[in-house]
Amino acid sequence: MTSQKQRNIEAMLEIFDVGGDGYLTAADFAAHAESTCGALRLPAGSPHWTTIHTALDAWWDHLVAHGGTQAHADGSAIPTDECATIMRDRLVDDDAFFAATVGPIADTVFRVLDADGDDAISTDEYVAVYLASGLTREIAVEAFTKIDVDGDGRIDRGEFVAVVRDAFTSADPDSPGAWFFGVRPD
Ligand SMILES: [Ca+2]
Ligand SMILES: [Ca+2]
Repeated sequence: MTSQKQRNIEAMLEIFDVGGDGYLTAADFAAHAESTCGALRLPAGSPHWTTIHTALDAWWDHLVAHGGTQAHADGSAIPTDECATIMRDRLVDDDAFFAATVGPIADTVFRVLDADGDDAISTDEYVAVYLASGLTREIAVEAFTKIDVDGDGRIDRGEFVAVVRDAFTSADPDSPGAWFFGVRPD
């Protein structure tokens, strides 16, 4: 367990802790699903919207199933740092977890980013999302370059899935995965 791997997981879970109270709840995951769908402009009840919500519900269920020894008495909240430990020790290497949660989310994000449907994300398609989030073109292009591992100017499906998985499992501060969640090396 390295500090960078820990940092990637903690950075992600801090984003999930919508209320910022140091605990994660089912409501936090539902809120994250809603904000993700909002950022991607997915209409409520659409297939992509349903996929995102189902995957984040499953993510919470996995955390509950694997932990909760320090949870609130009613089991409705788990400390964020305990969630990070569960992720680190139990879930990052669990294929069933990825297939139910991160996989469908990554697939949906890829399809939405791929605005023209050619099964690859171009620089322009990628930058458009960054600009919509209030980030600069410079940062977007830098991140794009990191994720486009073979340097052909397109993020293909394999590169995208690899970078998402890498975000959870890599200990390398310069890995593309660190960039998926906007975690910059010191
Ligand atoms: Ca495309
Ligand atoms: Ca590429």
